[in-house]
Amino acid sequence: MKKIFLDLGMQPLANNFSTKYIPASFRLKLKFDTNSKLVMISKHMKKEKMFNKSYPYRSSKSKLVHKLFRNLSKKIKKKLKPKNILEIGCNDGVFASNFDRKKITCIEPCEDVAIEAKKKGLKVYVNYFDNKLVRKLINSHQKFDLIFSANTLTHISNYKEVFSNISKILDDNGTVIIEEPSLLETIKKNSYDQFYNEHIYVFSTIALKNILKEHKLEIYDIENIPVHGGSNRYYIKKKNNKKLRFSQNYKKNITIEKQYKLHNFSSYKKFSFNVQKSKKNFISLLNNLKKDQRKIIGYGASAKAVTVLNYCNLKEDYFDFFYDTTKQKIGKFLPGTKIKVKEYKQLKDNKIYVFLGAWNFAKEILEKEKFFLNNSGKFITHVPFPRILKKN
Ligand code: JHZ
Repeated sequence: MKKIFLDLGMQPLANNFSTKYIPASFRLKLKFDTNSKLVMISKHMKKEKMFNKSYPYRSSKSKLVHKLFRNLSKKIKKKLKPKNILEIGCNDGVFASNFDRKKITCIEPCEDVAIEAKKKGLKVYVNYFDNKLVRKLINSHQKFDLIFSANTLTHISNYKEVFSNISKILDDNGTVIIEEPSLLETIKKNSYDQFYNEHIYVFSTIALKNILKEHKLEIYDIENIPVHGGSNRYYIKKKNNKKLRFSQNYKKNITIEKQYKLHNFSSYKKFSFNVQKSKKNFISLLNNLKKDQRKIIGYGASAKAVTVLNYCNLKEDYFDFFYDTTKQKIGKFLPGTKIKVKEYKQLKDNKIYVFLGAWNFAKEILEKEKFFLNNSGKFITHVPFPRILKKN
């Protein structure tokens, strides 16, 4: 049975940046499946509407992403020594570029993003990861001893098809590594903005374990990584592969999630209460600043920021503009609002208040904006609760 626990109101497609104002178009609710323990959004958009030629997100925009992928690829080469790698959802090729081009095949459905990966010399199928493509791979006798996917599998609505296909093309001794935002971190940080149209699921280890079982796959190790607001890197194998052993860290993650009762609906009711409280307090914080005639801007026109602003109904009356470094977002409206995204300039005006739309990169951003901070510039965040950041 699926039970609704939170209503995030009317939302737009979170990456639909456009020069025209596009109002919010669908109601976003969150559900918990009492059987699989999976948490998901209630409405699934057509993939062609979300992931197409104009998709703006580029993984290469973050230094942290580069660093984590570089370190992971070193570890993979040393420990797993793969001969034939598949990356599902390679974006602009930040992970895949760390490997010998002959050893890696990529899949990326968003054409313009795929072009950027191809420019790095990578072999890219400009396709969705679906039955048709998997048949093509099987017909060309391709099996992979490493399948990697970061922030992609939870973007595909039919997870049963995804894992069934993965199990078909995975070598019997192979490993699947997937990175996805952690549900535990989402709950702990009250970061409800992890839920938007692209994030159809946010996995707990408990739920992922349950859904993999059907496909004779199992998690054997987990790394908790600091990217995208707190993610998990899951190492998965075929059930019959007895060479790879369950790690202590896998067991620890399951234990902690059980302590937080991620398998119980009551935890999501509590989360829902906390999220509504966060909305109330965030609105009141911005109202107070506006009463004092403060100028507020946003920093990082992330999908998460779009979700927060639409949920809290804090739009162009509150924010003058958003800064972002992504070419594809600049000059466009933040979806569901009339707030323009401007090309990033280093912060100088210490009278403005700056909302961290990319709060997950707070460390990187605060480091970059030392001048602003040292001159009493103020950052605002809503994670884990709405407040003006104090200088350390
Ligand atoms: P960022 C996207 O979510 C979409 P978003 C997607 N669905 C997903 O799963 C995650 O990524 C992984 C900008 N920025 O990464 C760049 C600056 O301007 O949190 C981005 O537009 N200056 C695939 O959109 C945005 O902020 C900076 O210094 O929530 C951050 O978006 C930095 C560091 C970022 O992902």
